Amino acid sequence: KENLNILSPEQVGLAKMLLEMGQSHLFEHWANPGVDDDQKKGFFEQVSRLNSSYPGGLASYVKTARGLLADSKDGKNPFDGFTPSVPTGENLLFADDNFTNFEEVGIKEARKAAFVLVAGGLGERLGYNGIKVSLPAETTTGTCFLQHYIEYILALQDASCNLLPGGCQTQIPFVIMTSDDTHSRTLELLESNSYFGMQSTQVKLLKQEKVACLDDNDARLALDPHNKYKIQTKPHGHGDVHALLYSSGLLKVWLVAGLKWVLFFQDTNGLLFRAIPAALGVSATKQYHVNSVSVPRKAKEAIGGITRLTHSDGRAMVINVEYNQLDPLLKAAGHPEGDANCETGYSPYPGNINQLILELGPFIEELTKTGGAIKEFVNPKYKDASKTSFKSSTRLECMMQDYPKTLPPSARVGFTTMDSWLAYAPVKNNPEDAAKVPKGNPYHSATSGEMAIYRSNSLILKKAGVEVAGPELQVINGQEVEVWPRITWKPKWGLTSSQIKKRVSGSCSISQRSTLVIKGKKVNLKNLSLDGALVVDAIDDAEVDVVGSVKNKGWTLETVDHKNASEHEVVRIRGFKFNKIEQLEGKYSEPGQFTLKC
Ligand code: UGB
Repeated sequence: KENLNILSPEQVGLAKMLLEMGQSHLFEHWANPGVDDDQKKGFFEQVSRLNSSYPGGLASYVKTARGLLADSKDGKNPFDGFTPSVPTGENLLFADDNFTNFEEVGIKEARKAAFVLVAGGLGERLGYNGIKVSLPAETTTGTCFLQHYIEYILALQDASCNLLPGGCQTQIPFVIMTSDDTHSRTLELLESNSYFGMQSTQVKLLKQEKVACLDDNDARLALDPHNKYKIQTKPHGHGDVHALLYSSGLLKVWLVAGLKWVLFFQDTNGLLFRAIPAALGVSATKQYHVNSVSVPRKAKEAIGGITRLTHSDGRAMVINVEYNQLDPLLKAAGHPEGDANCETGYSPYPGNINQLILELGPFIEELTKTGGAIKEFVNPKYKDASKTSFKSSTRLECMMQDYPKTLPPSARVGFTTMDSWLAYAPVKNNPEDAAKVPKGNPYHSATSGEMAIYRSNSLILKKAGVEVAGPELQVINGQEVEVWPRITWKPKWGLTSSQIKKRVSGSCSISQRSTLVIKGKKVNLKNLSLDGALVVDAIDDAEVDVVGSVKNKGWTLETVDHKNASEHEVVRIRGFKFNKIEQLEGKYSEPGQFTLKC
């Protein structure tokens, strides 16, 4: 009680709340009044932060935790009463008429969109020391994920505005959710690169706070093992993004500005923007309140499965079931094979890639009711079967794709499936773990993520009429991967399948050992035969026709063992680097019409 004298009235209120919530153990080790006063005040500053950053405050956190911990102890199935079944949604085939029509609608809608990247995770599975968005998506150009995403958003902005007579001045808002682990490094990456061409005012960083750890089934808050005046905290998960967007006030600002869509995406998928125009077109055409982009999923693959859940009481929803829950759910529902592939060689449940498109109006309406709180879960590691104590402290977690769980049945929740080669190539696993992935399942490593970009670009150009040589199989960092020609382009060169098709004409071919880098906006491939390396760099107002035959020594791919400590971590995790022996380079820095005759 004497200690209360040093606290502000607000802090005294928090102390009472903690005592009422059965948290008196937090003060048991406090020194006598007059000793450690600064640390005691620091303790309450932390409590105040934890209280204000959680919808409903700490009391609500402890109450929810007690309920979830009791359910977990009783072995209660979170899907009790729900029967899973395969949902129906929009299945798109790249570049067919349906796809191109949706892409056209999507480009039109893009100027009414805001983009939200969740990038608060450190990516423990990858074991990379930096922030993941600073990693190169591919090493032909070295473009990092963040730059890649920003260039796509800017290209969408440009393409969408150009559809209006006279253009428009729209700046598509871009929000990045960071955490204490990633915030300063993300800001530094943006600032030291002039926001990669975006206006700094267009970008907003929202930092998520960690949540309090829990020591036991009574949800007693855990103290930091190294500091008795500090509550131990851990990340709460990507679901925080909804509460943060809501409390920032940005959603209302966007609504007033006439925006209609909010697009969420993750930190290391180099292909994700390939899916956006068509998926946004689907959202607009079908008037989906929620649209999840998905890909065919291999059974046991570490991505969630989109599932239709029907409850005996009449409730029904289409929702992601996380990868560790799908197998037990299916077994409990009378499918003894559990999470298994069907005759197509894939799981019948589409794979969630956590790329969500929400309609802004209904999104605000829902968040006004919930404050952005998302259904949480707890995953304690028990010491023994009595489930009375934990091996280490736990905490509540939440996922952004669980947003539809609180929606009324009238909400229009759908999904759009596309080929994985087009839309999904995350970088999540370190080389050792990737090498252990069962044969036939995707590695989700830096090696596979980069190779998937080359494969996707090769297949897109093939579809546009270019004769692109097939891949060579190579084992890199213990993973067997397809090595296609190394083809990259800037988003502004081609955002949609039809735009890309327009840039290719005549009879073009690219050999397997080739590298093609297109850095310009208006670069036309006309009767190009490439066997080697070609780099075309042009300002937006320079239109370049690339014609003829290129044959040079090109860039060779040199493998690097991931344990080779003399190489940089960025090289080691992908297991290769390029040896740039010879190339043809065309550089155009003046406006005009040009021909690069090879
Ligand atoms: N993230 C945050 O911003 N804050 C956090 O506290 C945690 C993460 P992971 P995960 O598409 O590949 C998800 O760890 O959670 C960011 C889906 O749940 O890479 O294992 C983090 O920076 C799963 O259904 O993925 O699995 C990153 O950008 C499936 O869709 C993002 O959240 C899978 O992703 C995801 O974090 C997938």
